[in-house]
Amino acid sequence: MAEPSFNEQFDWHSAWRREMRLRLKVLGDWLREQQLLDDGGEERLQRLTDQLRSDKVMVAFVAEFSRGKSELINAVFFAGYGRRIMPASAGRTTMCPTELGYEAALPPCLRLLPIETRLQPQTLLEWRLVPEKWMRLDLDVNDPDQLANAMQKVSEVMHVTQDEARALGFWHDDRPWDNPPVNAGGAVEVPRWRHALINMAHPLLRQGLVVLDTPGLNAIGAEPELTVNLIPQAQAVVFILGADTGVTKSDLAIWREHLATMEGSAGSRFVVLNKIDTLWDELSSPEQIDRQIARQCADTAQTLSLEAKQVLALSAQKGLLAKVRGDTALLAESQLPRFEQLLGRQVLGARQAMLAGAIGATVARVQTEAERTLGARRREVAEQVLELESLRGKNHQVVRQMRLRVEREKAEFDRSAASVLAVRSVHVKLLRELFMLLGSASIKRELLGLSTTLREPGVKFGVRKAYARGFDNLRGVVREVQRLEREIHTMLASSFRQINTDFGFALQVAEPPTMDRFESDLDAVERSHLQYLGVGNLVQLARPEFADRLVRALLARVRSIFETALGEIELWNKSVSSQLDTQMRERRRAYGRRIDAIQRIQDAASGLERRIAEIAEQEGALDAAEQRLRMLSRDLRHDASAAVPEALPESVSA
Ligand SMILES: Nc1nc2c(ncn2[C@@H]2O[C@H](COP(=O)(O)OP(=O)(O)O)[C@@H](O)[C@H]2O)c(=O)[nH]1
Ligand SMILES: [Mg+2]
Repeated sequence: MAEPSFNEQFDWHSAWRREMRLRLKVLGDWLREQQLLDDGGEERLQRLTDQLRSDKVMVAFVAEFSRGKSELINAVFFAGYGRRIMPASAGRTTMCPTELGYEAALPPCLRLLPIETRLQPQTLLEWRLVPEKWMRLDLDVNDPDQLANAMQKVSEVMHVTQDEARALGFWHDDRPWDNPPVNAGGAVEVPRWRHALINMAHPLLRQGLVVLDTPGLNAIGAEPELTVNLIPQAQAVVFILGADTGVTKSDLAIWREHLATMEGSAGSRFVVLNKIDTLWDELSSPEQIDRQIARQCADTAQTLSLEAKQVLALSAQKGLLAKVRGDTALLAESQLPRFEQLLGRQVLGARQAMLAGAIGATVARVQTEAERTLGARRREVAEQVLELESLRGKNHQVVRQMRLRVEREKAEFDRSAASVLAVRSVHVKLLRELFMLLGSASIKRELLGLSTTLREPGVKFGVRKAYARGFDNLRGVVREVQRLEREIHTMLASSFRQINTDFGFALQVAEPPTMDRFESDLDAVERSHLQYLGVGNLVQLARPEFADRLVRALLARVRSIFETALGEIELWNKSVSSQLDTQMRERRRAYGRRIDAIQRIQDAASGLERRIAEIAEQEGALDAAEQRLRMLSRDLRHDASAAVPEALPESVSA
């Protein structure tokens, strides 16, 4: 059976995400209609829906120049245009990192960040928020020629003096062999642009795929943020070698800098031996050629310490050509489909499993809260039935007394709501402490030693030690956060126990979010920095602007990790406090209903037996709601996980 291509798998994945969003909406609407969704639940469902809508999957293509990154991107994603879209020709064509993606708020366009911005301290992440600094070129997606023409911009270069090239990070006196070409007048050729963002409504990009095309070693080496932030966060990194060149020294440098650190990270890496068509040779038999390709894969694998089967051999160019011409025999020979299938299975399979897990967890939480509310309602109804039954055969006087009693109880309940406020103020105080710990001032403080070491003028010693200390501090913060979480949990658990006893509530504090994931995220950041500096970039640290960029990239990444942690903690707290709100509200309503029922009986507007029957009917409605809730939630959880392939096939080299 033919396996689906990456595009087909992506379509399927998108359809699944759409369906899950729709199902969540049905669940949310029903819960809302039943008044079973508190603020915490609302937020949980909203976050999950946003995640299902806008979750991005980044595939980064990383290799030395001329290995065929852009050609492979053309072959996999853009063959439908019937021509090359990303410039791919001999020599250095992609001069700046280029991200292809889709943002609905923008027209189809190419945005380019001038290289001069490197002389300023802002991170790429920060520049993204300043649209006016980018040159924008609108694209006509229905005109492949105009599109391809516009893309040529990523190849633009300019000439600067040696000093300027040095300041921009392209000239290294200690590594002359790596320096860019110099023209007859002594001017150095450098990229015109620092980063390119392409926005187009290509079907895959619309569904959340982001493709990152990178230039060769030289151009990426000068952009620490790319190495330590962007690439490590990609869901997949494709490393490409040329069958015509084998593994060269600079290929190895890139492998070490960008891919070796991916071991144990969530993303997958793929190793592609491209241009196998250069080995196709009319004078050799197909078997001989196959053997030669297999040998090349084995050699490559050995050099990179991988197994031979972890290297995929293919021809991007013939794959593109075959797709454009509709030549199925050539397409099969190019081996491109095998790569596409693997990419789809690995990247989308892992993504879907992650989303299915999130759906399961959220639905389970929302269900628990709704069941708790239903339970509270059930108890109130049962009590009210008992109360009214006790009025059977009693006179007006007794009815009046009961009414007075209920009103007194209600007044007392309203007064004691003050004790709930007290709990809330302690809670807020502890939370504030926790938020401070995860704020930017705290990050800066904990990393002060490290950033000072990195920013010291001249050659730095003890960088590793400074990293170890800085990250130990951060891990200490995470542990302190964990301790505070426990403290909040203990405080709330004991307050809730008291409130439960006082009011007959059934409050329960959920476990706080675990910080393990954030600790391992920090470990990964530390590893990527050390790896990056270890492969020859340490000397670059001597330049203050480079060191500064590295520090800023580091702070930005740690901030984003801490912000995610904060978001989870906020959600946890919101759920806990809205639980309390919900039970208070349900109780107030019950008082209202009780007083109302007695009032009607007093007014003789309806007979006692009729009231009792009416209220007893509500029990039936609650049972029905509970059943419906169970069914909706069970089906959703089942369908979310059933769609995930049983066992993910083993990765190329995860
Ligand atoms: N023979 C052959 N040439 C290829 C193949 N893939 C790319 N090329 C050529 O290699 C050169 C560099 O490709 P390009 O995609 O620009 O490389 P990049 O710098 O890694 O993006 C171009 O001339 C491509 O046409 C391939 O599979 N076979
Ligand atoms: Mg390229």
